[in-house]
Amino acid sequence: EADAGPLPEYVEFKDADALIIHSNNTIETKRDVFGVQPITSEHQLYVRNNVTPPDESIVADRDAWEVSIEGVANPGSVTVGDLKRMGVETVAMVLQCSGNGRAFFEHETSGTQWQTGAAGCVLWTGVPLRTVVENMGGVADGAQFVTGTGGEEIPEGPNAADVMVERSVPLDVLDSILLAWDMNGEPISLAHGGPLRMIVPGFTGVNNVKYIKRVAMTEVETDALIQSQRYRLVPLGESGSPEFPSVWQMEVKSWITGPLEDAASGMHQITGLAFGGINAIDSVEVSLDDGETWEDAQFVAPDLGRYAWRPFVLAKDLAPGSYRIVSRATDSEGNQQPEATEPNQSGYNHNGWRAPGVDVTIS
Ligand code: MSS
Repeated sequence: EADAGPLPEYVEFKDADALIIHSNNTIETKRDVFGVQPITSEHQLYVRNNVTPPDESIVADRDAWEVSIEGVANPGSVTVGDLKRMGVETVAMVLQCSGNGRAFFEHETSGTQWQTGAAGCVLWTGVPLRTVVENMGGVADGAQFVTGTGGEEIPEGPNAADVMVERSVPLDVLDSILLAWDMNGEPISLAHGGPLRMIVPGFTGVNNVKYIKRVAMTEVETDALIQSQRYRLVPLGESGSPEFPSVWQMEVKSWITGPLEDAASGMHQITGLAFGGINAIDSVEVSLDDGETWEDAQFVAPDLGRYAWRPFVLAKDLAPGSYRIVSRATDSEGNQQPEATEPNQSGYNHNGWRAPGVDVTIS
C-alpha cells in the first residue's frame, strides 16, 4: 500500500487519510472508509485520469462552458447555462473504474492494482441527454452510438486518437444518460469532470467522460485508442482490438467493508456494500467460512434507485477462531456474482466473490 499524501494539487481538497495514492492520477479509497455509507463524500471518492486534466480555469465560469451536440437534426453548441434551462434530474449511481478489483485476478496484469476502492456511490444532477437531443430536432438517421469527447487539450496530429479520451456507448441507453453539472449537490470539481460530465448510469467509469466538450450520435464507435483497443475484454495472450467486447455495463458485485482486522469475541456487525451494476440489486448473502455456508444479510439504507449501491449488515456473535468472510450478491434479473471472474488481459470487470474475502482472527 502506498503512503498517504502528498495529494496532487488538483485533488488537494481530499482527505488523504482516506485514500491510497497509487500515482498522481490513480487514487483509491481505503476499504475501511466505506463502512455502511450509502453516498460517498467527494473528499473520499477515488480519482482516475487517463491523461493530465485540463487547467483549473475551465471551472472559473461554469455556465459559459460549451458542449457541441452533433448527430442530431439541428446540430450546434450549447452552454451549461442553456442546459440548466432545459431540464433537471438527479440519479444516485455507482461510479466504478473498469479496473476496480484488478488486484484480485490471479494472472499478472499491468495497470493500477486497484482493490475495492476505485468505486463510490454519488448523486449526479443534470439534464437528460434525451431532452437535449429532442430540443435539437432528434437523433440523426442511422446513429447507433453516443460518442462523448473529453475536454483535455490534446495536441493535434496523427497521434491525437492515441491519447484523447473519447468513448462510445450504445444509443439504446440514451434515455438514462445525463449531462451533469452537480455531484452530491455541489458543482462538480475539476477532479471529477466539472464543469460538465457525461453520466452513463450502470456503465463503468471510463464511459463517464469528464469535462465533456462534444456529444455526437454516431453511426460507428470512435476510433480513439481508448475505445478501439483499450477497455476491451481481451482473452489472455491476445491484444486489444475492436473484435473483443467493449467494457460497458457493470455487473452485480459486493464486498465486505468490516470487520477487516482481528478482534475480540462477541457481537459483531459484519458490513458491506452491494450493487447490481446495470440492473438493480436484489439481495446479498454473507459467508464466514469462505463460501461453505451462507446467510442472508440485511440492507440498512433506503433503496436509492437501480444504479446505486446498498450498504448491508449481518449481526453475528463470533466465538474465538479464524474466519474468512465473503459476500455474494444477486441482481434483480437473478444474476449472481461468480466465484471467480473469467480472466481478461487487462483485468477489467472483476466481480468474483472469493478473492476479495477478508481473513479475521477472533480471540
Ligand atoms: N474522462 C476524461 N475526460 N478523461 C479521463 O481521463 N477517465 C475515465 C473517466 N472519465 C477519464 C474520463 C476513467 S478510466 C474513470 S475510472 C473515471 O473517469 C474516473 O472518474 P473519477 O471522477 O472517479 O476520477 Mo477507469 O474505467
